[in-house]
Amino acid sequence: MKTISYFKTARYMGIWAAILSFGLSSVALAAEPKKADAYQAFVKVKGTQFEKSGKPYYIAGTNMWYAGYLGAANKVGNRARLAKELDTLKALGVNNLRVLAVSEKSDINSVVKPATTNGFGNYDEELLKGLDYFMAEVAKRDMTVVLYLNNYWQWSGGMSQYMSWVDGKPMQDPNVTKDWEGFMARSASFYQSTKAQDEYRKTIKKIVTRVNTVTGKTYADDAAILSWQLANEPRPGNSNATDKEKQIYVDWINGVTSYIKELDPHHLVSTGSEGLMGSVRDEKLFIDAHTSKNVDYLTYHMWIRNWGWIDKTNFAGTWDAGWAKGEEYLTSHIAIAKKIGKPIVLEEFGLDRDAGAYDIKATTQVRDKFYQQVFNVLWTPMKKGEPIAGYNFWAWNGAARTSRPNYWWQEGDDYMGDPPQEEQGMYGIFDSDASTIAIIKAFNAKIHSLNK
Ligand code: IFL
Repeated sequence: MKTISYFKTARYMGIWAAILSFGLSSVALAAEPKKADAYQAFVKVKGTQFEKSGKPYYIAGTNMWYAGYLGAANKVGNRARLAKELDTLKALGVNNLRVLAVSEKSDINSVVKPATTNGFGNYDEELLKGLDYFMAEVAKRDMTVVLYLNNYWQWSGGMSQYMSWVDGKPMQDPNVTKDWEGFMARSASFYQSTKAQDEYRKTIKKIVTRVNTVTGKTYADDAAILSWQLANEPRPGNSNATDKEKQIYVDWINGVTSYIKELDPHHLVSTGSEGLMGSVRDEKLFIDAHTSKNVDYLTYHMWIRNWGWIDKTNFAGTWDAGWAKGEEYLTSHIAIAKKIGKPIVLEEFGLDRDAGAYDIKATTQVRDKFYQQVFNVLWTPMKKGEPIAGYNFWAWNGAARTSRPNYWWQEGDDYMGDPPQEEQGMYGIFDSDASTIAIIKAFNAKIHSLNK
């Protein structure tokens, strides 16, 4: 009897336990989908591809570093222009924008003004609200954004300006000194400065945990962000970077990417590297910089003229050899991504207008041919499902115009894709560049055929 009742009790207890556990698990089930849904629209890595809301997500993008500036409500911004640019880009099939999140105030000429950060911890709230506004406009159009959090180059202050704040030495403008090697070494000293790293992390935290004043959403919870990016074109040092400097650079990448993941485990994180040309042509270094589990995908940039592979004053005579190098650069990085087993994005490339002119009226025959050839090279592996996850051309000038006879940006001028360190009109695509735009639009349509 005793035994029976024990079993009976146990049976009843089992039933109750089952009911209780069913109850609990249905509570959990009710809570689960909510949690999953919250991040469902985030871009994720699946194998060597991106995925968004359960579908492939190849990016057809542009660079628009100044987009957050346009969002400001004060005289720095231009919200009407921002809306127009985003609508135009959307109509061209652009689904991703690569944008500068923060800039550092510097007095040199080739730096954008004003800046988000006016000194350690001293932020311009109006500009940050501009970024908020921009993010809200992007979400409305179902586009995504890569936000970069620093710059190796001078045009937004960047690492060199951090170092000036650390040691009080004035920032040098390499456009004036022509000492690019010295400038690069100075930028790279940023990785070793405890004070600079501490302040950089504070800024990262400020942005990642910021509550958007327009949407009310924390940036860490915003599905419109595709990736946090450490910096624009970080390099280990100048062209003589030592093994020690290379290791410091890799350690820096590993440390900061893991810090970002602690703050925000749901977004992708990327480096902003140019690839081999930003890695002192050292494939091992490029691989080491992208193997950490906290680096979700590889990036690379291709600058066929900046790197002297082609001469803008002699396009005809230098094209064949220059393009051969460019093509090899494009495909070899996809092979590296395959080796590592992560997606790769060609997130910058560009070429001058014909004869190297800056004038908006100059033709763009060689540039058009270049864009078409780049797209052809990307399309073959893309349609086969190889690791190339998309592209961002450099850059969208859109409706911006300059009236400066020397093409150099001055405070108060329109912001355009060509940053203040370069002549305005050098590489950017204006909304009047019909032939280039047609090529971009056609390629974007092909890309979208994969996003199903
Ligand atoms: O404007 C330059 C930018 O700093 C960059 N890469 C190359 C661009 C054109 O020279 O990130």
